[in-house]
Amino acid sequence: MIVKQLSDIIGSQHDIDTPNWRSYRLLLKKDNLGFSLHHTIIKKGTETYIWYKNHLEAVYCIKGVGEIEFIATGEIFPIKEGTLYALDKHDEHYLRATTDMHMVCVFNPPLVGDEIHDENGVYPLKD
Ligand code: 9YT
Repeated sequence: MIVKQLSDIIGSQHDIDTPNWRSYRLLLKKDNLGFSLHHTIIKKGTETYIWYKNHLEAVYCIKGVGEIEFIATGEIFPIKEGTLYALDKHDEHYLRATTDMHMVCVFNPPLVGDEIHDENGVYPLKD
């Protein structure tokens, strides 16, 4: 069994802070669960282009308000506490935060820990 506290992650190498989001990487590839689990804060007022070509991601909002735009269709869905979206087709999207948005994110395959988006909004596959 694995038990962790958010306080163990904050300030560690698995606390990844970028201009648009901060991601506390709670479970990673090395934990051998087949997925990674993150608590991510999307920063108020930001717009982020994301295209996870190499990963599937499910995202559950636990706090805050914003929206997601699916680029293929132009559809825009509001996000608030209780909203789930899953990128089951590697969907290219924009994520916009009206307030700080706290999201619980699951990635398959799992992230190693230190990934940040490249210039194409993609995480590389890492061992
Ligand atoms: C929701 C989302 O994709 N945010 C970008 C950061 C990512 N979730 C992460 O690395 O935790």
